[in-house]
Amino acid sequence: MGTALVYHEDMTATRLLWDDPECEIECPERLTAALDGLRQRGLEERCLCLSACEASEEELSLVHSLEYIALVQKTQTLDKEELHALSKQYDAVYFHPDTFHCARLAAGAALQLVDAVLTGAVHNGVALVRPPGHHSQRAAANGFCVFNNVAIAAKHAKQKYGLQRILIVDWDVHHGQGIQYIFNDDPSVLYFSWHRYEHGSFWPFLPESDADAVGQGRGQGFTVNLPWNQTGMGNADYLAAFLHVLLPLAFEFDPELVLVSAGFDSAIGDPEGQMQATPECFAHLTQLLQVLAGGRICAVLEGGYHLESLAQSVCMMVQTLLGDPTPPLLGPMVPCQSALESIQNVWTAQIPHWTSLRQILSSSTHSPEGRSLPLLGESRTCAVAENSPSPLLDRSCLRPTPPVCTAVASTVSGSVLALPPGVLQQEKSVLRGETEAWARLHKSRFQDEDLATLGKSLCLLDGILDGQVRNAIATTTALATAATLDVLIQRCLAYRSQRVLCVALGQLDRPLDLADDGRILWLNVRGKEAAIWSMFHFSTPLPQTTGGFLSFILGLVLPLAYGFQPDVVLMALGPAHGLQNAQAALLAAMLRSPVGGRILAVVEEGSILQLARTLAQALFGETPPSLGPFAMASPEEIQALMFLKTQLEPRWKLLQLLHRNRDRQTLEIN
Ligand code: X5A
Ligand code: ZN
Repeated sequence: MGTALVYHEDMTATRLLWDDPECEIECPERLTAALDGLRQRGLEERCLCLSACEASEEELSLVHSLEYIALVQKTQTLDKEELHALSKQYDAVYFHPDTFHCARLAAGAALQLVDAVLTGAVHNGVALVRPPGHHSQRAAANGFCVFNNVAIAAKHAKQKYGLQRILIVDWDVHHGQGIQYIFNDDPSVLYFSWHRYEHGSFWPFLPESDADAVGQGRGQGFTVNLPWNQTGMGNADYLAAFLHVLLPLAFEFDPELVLVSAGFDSAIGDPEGQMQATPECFAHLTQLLQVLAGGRICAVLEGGYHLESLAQSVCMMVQTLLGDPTPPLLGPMVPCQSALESIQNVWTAQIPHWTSLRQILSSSTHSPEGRSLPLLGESRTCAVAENSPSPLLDRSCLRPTPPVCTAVASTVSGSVLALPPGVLQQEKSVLRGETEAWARLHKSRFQDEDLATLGKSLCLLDGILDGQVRNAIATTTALATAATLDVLIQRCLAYRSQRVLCVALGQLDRPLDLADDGRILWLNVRGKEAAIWSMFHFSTPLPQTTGGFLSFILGLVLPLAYGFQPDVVLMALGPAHGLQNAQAALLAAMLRSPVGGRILAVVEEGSILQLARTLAQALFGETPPSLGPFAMASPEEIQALMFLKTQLEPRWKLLQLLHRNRDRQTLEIN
């Protein structure tokens, strides 16, 4: 199993034959730049390379009319003047004698990719194609697009494999109105698109690109438009869109396949998009999607006109599809006001159609500030730790793929744990004397038999911080979990970690001397009520419903983790943690993104072998098992979550959901 790369050199044949400043950016070099990038980074040879074949007329007619297909076929025999004349009948289109061949290869490549993924030949894959597809319509070329590659692939997946739920994520900077029209009344295809809109003044200038276009008939709610009304959207804005809009809906929809209209004109440097998101962002977007649909992701190239930016972004996506850890995201994790407004507009339009949105908005209307949980003490902020480049991160950047992927330190043997292939059993330990010195800090909490695993755990932590090991699991005896976590925290700090995120599940008390200087973000998940000690130390109950648990991860944990940008995550499952295996796996799998995979999970040995195994699989990169059917969060769960979000929002801007209306606030104050 691996990643497919579908391509054919012939797709570089089509090119603009006359002067047209609007169309000249869609050039053959786009494909060669992307492919060269993959070759230079050794990514092409890691993929299963498939040579694209032309789609048949029957396959094209899944989406397009026979008259239109015949018309495009005819362009093969036209001369330059006739091609130019025909091109002018469409908006932002050029034809070339090779257009028909290329466009059939492009659609065919998307179909082959879907076949490779749905037959199980590969996990996921990418098709590098020209011409792009998402603007093309049943009987019209549009915006450089001739046949709608992704829409044809979706119809094919429905028809040939009987799929009932397909998610299309269109992260191209233009609105894929072609896809929207084709599936407008179809509830089996959830179409999400963000796009430069500027209140309708950006191409293709359509009112139906706005947030209030949600689909029609039975398809209502299955078109999700997120129009950007300003340029300059960056990593934080794209992340906020995924965490607060796309992913909640996607989990509720529960797709069987994810198709990505992978345009990279939404990346920095692109002349069309004028956005700011860096290529690394696409690694994160890709990894966030990997928890859906059993990891069945098919990405098909759409736009992307800045050759260097395009090549880098494609590499980031392919690298992530191959399972490499995500690189750190740069820049302050603060979404801009305009982005928050856009997100709010989507919520307003979609709320009738999605329970996952309703559960949150219903509670944010009655003021969570009214609840009287005390805000204990003010956080001492530490200017040194905040946003300073971490020497640890620099080091592991030089070695992006650690030699050891996932390792387990345990007295329980690997065969008893039934670890997935590729997960290593850790034998090496730090020196006995060193282990004892650390253990002495917690004399009463460590038994002699704990020392062997503690020594191995410390060794694994060093490996993670050194970039030798990507992530790991350490088992402990029940009594030693809290002490182990404490030792690991201290060792991170001794190792000059700048920021450590601790997710402590169950009855694990906050270590008495836990630093509150911004270096440790301590989130305890336990008990019945949320509590806040500082902007860096707090606790929240474990939601019991699927809806509540998803809101907890997407609405709280990931925004905090992305805002904090930790060097390493320590995830400890202590006594009475109450987490189901699927919940633990999803939490671990999703926490990988903001920390580049560097997670050390501490679990109690004994009763929970299955848990250790499921966690190992998730850390190793396997898609976590389903949480089960979507069930709305309980009022208590939402209240606790909203309380935390409201209190923490001033420091952690990615938590912010609703843009604060300045005028209204002023009114309230007066
Ligand atoms: C696929 C794509 C853009 C067309 C822009 C026309 N098309 N101004 O990015
Ligand atoms: Zn585009």
